[in-house]
Amino acid sequence: MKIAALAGGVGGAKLIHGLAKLLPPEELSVIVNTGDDFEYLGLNISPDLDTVCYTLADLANPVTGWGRKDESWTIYQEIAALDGPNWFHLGDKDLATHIFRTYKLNQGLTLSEITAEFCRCWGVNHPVFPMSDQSVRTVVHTAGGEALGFQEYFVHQACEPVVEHFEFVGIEDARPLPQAISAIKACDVVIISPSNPWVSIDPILKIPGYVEAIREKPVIAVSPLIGGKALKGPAAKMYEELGVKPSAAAVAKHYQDILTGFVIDNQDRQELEKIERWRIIALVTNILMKNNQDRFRLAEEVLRFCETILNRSR
Ligand code: FO1
Repeated sequence: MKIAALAGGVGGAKLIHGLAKLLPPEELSVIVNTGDDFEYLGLNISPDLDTVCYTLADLANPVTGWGRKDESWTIYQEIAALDGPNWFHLGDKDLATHIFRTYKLNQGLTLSEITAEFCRCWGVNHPVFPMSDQSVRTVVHTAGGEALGFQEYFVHQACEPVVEHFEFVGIEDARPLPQAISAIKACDVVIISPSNPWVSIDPILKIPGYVEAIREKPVIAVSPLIGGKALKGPAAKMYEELGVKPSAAAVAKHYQDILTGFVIDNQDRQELEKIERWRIIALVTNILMKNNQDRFRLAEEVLRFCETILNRSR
């Protein structure tokens, strides 16, 4: 069974890791949000792409989920000692990625070419695609009237400002990555991983061309919320601030136009009826991924659910 999976950062990467253990490279392609990308100290940082690739390469920091395992922080500390900015943590190993990515971008290579090259070096065999080779930047507009770059909001201000709306700067001119569209066209099922719908998945879906391609396929999403709380990050807080009660059903509604199936946690069983009323087929299981075993178990269940949905539509 061929899968095209959409992913953001840490939560999404965990499920992708599980799927990659079960599916060969020709049956799993990953399309990653780059709305979180930014420039810091003159370097091009692509946090979600790196999180997905490090996770697939077994290089990721197991505590944070982002950055590298067995990391050292010499350069970060030396920059801080020079009164440089230190709100964004860049470890020495991780810095090599950003320095070399920036160097290659300046040489004229595209982000997708560089990502493919890095994946080869890290032994990542599954295709990992940035959503676009054009720049899209998520801006968080706050109730206080500020327009904050995503990492400024997320890391520097620790998601504290109240969100009013999101803007994806450059989205009208961005084109979906052709290889990503081909992967969607060739797949049996599209999986939306348990990433933040507002700032990890919406930037992908809002690039003209993705929804049109995705609509042709069964789409299955895994909820990033359990019991109204985010597994990680500000998704639940964002729903509240945008006037929507955070719940698995709210996520299903978010994706309602494209969703065939939805995976929710046992804790959210009471939302099943509501979700099924929207003609979305639901799977209720344990979606918490605390360790690698959980990732593989959930991935297995999600793939079985995909088979069931495919069989129903045959
Ligand atoms: N997240 C943090 O909360 N604090 C950091 O200092 C930080 C540094 C960082 C460096 C490289 C990288 O690839 C990711 C990093 N992240 C950090 C995570 C990142 O901000 C978020 O995971 C995503 O942008 C949200 O998906």
